Amino acid sequence: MVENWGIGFIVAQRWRTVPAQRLWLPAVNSTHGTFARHLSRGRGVRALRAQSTITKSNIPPHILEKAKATPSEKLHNRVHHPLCTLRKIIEAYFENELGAKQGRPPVQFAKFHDLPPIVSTRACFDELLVAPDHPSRRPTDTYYLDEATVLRAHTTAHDTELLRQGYRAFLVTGDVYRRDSIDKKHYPIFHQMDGVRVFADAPSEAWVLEDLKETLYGLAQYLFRWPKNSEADKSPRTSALSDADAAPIPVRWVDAEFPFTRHSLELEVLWQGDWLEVLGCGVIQPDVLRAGDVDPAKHSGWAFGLGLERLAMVLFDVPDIRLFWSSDKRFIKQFQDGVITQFQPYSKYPPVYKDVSMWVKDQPEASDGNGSTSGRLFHENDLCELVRNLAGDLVEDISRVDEFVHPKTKRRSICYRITYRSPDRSLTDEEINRIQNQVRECIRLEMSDVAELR
Ligand code: FA5
Ligand code: MG
Repeated sequence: MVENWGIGFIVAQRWRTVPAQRLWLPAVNSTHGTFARHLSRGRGVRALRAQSTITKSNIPPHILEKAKATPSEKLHNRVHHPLCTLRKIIEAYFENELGAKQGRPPVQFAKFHDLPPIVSTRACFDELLVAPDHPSRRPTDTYYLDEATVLRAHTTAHDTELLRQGYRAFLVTGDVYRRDSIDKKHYPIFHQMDGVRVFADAPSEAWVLEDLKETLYGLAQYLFRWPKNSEADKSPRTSALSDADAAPIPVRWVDAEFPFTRHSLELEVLWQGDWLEVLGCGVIQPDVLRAGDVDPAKHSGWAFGLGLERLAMVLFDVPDIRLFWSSDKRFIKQFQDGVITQFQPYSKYPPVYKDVSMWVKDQPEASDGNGSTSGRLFHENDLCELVRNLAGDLVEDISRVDEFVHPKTKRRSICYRITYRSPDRSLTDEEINRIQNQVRECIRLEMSDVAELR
């Protein structure tokens, strides 16, 4: 199966099972591209309801606690933190470089970085034309407080409200939340920045698309040529971007599908031999403009959304996404406001591997004579969250290492390898055995309807 994130440096690193899960699936490298395309076609804004009925919140306390942290505690607002530095560098590009580069007076982009992450399903999905039965709405993928309220799964959740408030050019940065698999590049909380620009003179979509591509091409050059490891001159006017002699960083545009944009694209940057997905973007759908009280007959605009960790891991050389959450001084002390520093690893503690095998339920059972089905199915994200809840940041990776179908019962057996490793210290056998026993016990108690330990 192909990993459906479409992220250059993650794709096909190992065999993974991430079933249909994102609303914003790229058309390429995805088994779900057709599905996404189908969903994104011609839907008006309606009060849509999620397919699954949400009876109780699926948010673990430690995730809710992070969501409720004050704005100044959020990583993207902590001075000296790499995510904060990156946010400011991108904002500076939009503040100064953009206007100058395009031979126009600088455009004022309003900046938001403290909007609360608890949003309505209307803002996160409905107004963005995400179909009611789309996989991304499922509680296996999204954190629900209740049926109508979620932890934002993307910063795009603020776009229509900010349009309604009258903003026509803005950047929104925030922490976003997704239930997901576990490895060095995935964490249930990460950070995104959305950018939106609406033009009042209703230029053609072709013109808007060109402006979008030019803007984001410029951003990629600006970021990837930012001087490293020095207290560089932070003035954007003298940044590497204006150095006409420097060879451009190779980028490519890849067709994508997002319900809320047309002519959607992802930008990939060639970085140390790998194509790295940096962002998704497109021309805003007229119905999304309408939801933002903007008349699409008189306006058109573009939007993009980028992942700060993905960029920061590459630019700052951070090998493990958990490190961004580290309070270890050996991590924090390495970074300085406004400077892109190459991270120097301070330790490599040994991993501890534990395997767990189980029979899983992945076919619905007929529950009555009418052929209707009942009950949930096994989902890898549920297992990952169970382990994350018990092991916290000590879990580094969960991979499927073996799988077979019993010839007679047709039941499927899966073996997962859990890698425990702390970025900051050595682990003892006792503590890992204790955690692993708890993991097994919780699978037995909480997943008995979908998994049976072997
Ligand atoms: C979105 O979230 C869209 N809202 C982006 C968008 C906005 C498109 C506006 C068009 C208009 P996607 O799921 O691909 O799309 O995520 C956008 C970016 O977030 C990705 O390119 C990647 O950089 C980052 N990202 C996505 N998933 C993860 C993850 N699990 N961990 C870290 N970064 C991620
Ligand atoms: Mg994507």
